[in-house]
Amino acid sequence: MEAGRVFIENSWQSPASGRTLSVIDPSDGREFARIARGGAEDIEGAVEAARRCFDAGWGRLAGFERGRVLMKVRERILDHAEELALTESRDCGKPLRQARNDVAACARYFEFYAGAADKIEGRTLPYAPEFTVLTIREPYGVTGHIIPWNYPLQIFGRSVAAALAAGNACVVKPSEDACLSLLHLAEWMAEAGLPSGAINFVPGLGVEAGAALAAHPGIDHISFTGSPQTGTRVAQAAAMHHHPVTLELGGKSPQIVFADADLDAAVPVIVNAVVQNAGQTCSAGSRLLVERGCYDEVLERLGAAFSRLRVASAHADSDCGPLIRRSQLDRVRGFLDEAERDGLVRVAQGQVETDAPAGGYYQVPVLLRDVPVGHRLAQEEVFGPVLAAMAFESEDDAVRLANATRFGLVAGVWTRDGGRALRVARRLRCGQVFINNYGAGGGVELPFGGVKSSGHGREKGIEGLLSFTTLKTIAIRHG
Ligand code: TXE
Repeated sequence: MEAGRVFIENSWQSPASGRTLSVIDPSDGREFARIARGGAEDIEGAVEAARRCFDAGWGRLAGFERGRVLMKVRERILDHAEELALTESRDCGKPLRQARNDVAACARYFEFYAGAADKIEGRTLPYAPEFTVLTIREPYGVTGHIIPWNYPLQIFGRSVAAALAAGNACVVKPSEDACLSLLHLAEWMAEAGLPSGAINFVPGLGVEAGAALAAHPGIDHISFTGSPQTGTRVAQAAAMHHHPVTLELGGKSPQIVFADADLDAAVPVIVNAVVQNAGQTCSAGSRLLVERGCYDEVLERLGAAFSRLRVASAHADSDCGPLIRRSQLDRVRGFLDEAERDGLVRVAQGQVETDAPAGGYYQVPVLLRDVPVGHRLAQEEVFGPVLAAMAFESEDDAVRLANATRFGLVAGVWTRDGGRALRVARRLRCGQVFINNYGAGGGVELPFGGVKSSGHGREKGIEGLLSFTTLKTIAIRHG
């Protein structure tokens, strides 16, 4: 990787601005690298390069040939797994074992979509007897990918591996807050045999490079993962050219615990679902709805678990690392100050290790109880290790509370009653429901995405692949 450069047509180039941005280590608040400050001109170059690649035949290559290249990308990722994990861990501030998991997941996306590249099928449709009608799926052409900082490798993998497998050429705008792992990948992807222009990286600020990519008339599709506010801007920009958009905008996902649940199984999973990546996870289980009959017991058990949680530098590989940046820490503290002002009860909290470097953005995990459903802590995405608990009285009440936010991404249901589990799952307004588990370990194969303000479109699984294709109907009249 060449620091401070953009990667276009398989080569490192100086950004048009000639400027760079500082990369801060969230564990100590100090600069440790610099990246390019790419902007509109670089995006222009990257989109043109991707178009040339697409027109030169990448999208017309046999699916199995694209798949073989993607499989080689997977091998390169695994060859460099530890190096990538160390980079991701430091850049994002995530504990090393979580970063290792992210590397493995990124490799799995390339493996999964490599294998699927030659299985993109159409259908034949019943129509008038003198016709044979068929559908074929084609790549869009040039796809734009705006990646956030919380899971750069995983979100890159789920979006870009699928787009490439479908035959698109990609322009990636990674996050200015954490993107070093992706810049490392650039060269290895070229070495794996991706043709020049199939993958282009333009790091830079969201308002510059990101906005330029979203508004570019030369892209055919854009996928975005980030905040609802920025998602609106991206969708507005894309609408000017009628480009399709996939939006994944986070959530306020509920964990619903019925009194008959296996609490020994549920409690550690509930803790992990809000503490993993310091709560900076789109699918974090950040609301806890517990049936009145076991509310006190669940809070007692969770309280004990929260008090044991330790926060430390990414490298220390503790329960929780720092938050990504100073403004994210301020945002989380703002929510907690509000909770305190409004008299919400703090059941328990974790502890920052005494040897955590000064200047890091550390936030202890916090468990709050009796949070009213209308309170901001029960409505808005905190994106920090904060769990808001409330009691419910009945199955209907649980469903009402679970659906009572503007988000709808993921939900967890904990019960030993199979009928109730499925009844509740069917009534929840969200994109994924986990019964007696949460997250299913990432689930590369499992379609993922939201409803309401959590966004629209699906990534992961075969649906994720199909969402990077457009459908053509061919009607043949043969008499
Ligand atoms: O997000 P942004 P931020 C949520 C989470 C967090 C909040 C703010 O609640 O606290 O968003 O985080 C690029 N045009 N999530 O400010 O701005 C930007 O460069 C085009 C949830 O970091 O949405 C980065 O690459 N692009 C989430 C990406 O958008 C623009 C993950 C995300 O940044 C742009 C991250 C613009 N005008 C935050 N402005 C999830 N769903 O997992 C910024 N960007």
